[in-house]
Amino acid sequence: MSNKVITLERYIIEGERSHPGATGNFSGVLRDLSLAIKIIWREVTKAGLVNILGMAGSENIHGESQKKLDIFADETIFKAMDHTGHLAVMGTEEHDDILPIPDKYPIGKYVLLFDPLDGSSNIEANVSVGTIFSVYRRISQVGKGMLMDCIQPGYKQIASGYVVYGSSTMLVYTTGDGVHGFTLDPSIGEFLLSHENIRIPSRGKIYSVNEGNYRYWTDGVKKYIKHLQEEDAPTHRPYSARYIGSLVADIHRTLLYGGIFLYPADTRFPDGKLRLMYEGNPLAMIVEQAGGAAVDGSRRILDVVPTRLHQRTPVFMGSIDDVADCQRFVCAGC
Ligand code: AHM
Ligand code: MG
Repeated sequence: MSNKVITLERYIIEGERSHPGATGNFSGVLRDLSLAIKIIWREVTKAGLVNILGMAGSENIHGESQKKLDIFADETIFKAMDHTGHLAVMGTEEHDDILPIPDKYPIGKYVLLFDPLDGSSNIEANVSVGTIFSVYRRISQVGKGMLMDCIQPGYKQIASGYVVYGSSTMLVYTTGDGVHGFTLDPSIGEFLLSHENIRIPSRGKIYSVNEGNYRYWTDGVKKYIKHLQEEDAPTHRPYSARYIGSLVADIHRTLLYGGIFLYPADTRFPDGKLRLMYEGNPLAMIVEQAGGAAVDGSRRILDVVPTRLHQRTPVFMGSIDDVADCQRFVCAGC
């Protein structure tokens, strides 16, 4: 815990000063995003008070019902970012296609992908939800950004992060120089540095998976989970099971306490359930930057070359030793 009071704003500026030649555009992206996040936080925390809960009557491209707050969060981020001149294009989990910058606004050199409100099926039970984001440099040369800018492999991300709207609201991000966490002080409306340089323990004592899907798993995944439930003192087994069902909250806990989170491919979701561009890549970058590992069962998630904006991926991420153990079981049949 830092003993100085440092705002997110100042931390971003100082970070940029340490990179000679930085233009300020990139810190602008993070600053604008943090404003959108505060607006979403305001709505999420009063969700029970105003009549904003309930279905909006539409479905997203995955055929899932959208809650009103999903739509609100999606629009809030878009509107906070579209006119800034920093971005070339955006993509969000809630839209089938890329979101171009409107004609009236200048075009920038960065690409923003986001999952505006992950885990929104949990809102009515007052369970933590989150926002996940990912920033790339555009690769197209001129004009508005294109699909090719939005489907770059995860190792090309220049920043990623998430916000967990929980008992306190935290923003955790990386620009490839460690992982830093900021806690929102609601009384002053500022994110304050609370967790500088987060490091994930190399081994944990917790596994996190939707065990209700057991019958759909491969034998490798079944054997791995059984292995974690057996007794073995040197490796802390049996592990405890924790599954919130809200990805950001499950990853946040994994980052701080160690262990493993998995959402494997199964007979219902042969490519996995989670989305590579909106969930897998940004969280893989965070976990790796904190000293952990993130794989899809056979390779680093960050090395996957995407072909589709809404591509899904199996996810195994967390403490480096736990992910290595998991790989041995899961990859047995690879
Ligand atoms: P969402 O982006 O539509 O909210 O869905 C993703 C969520 C994750 O937050 C969570 O890890 C997962 O879906 C839970 O899935 P399941 O209910 O199948 O366990
Ligand atoms: Mg999601």
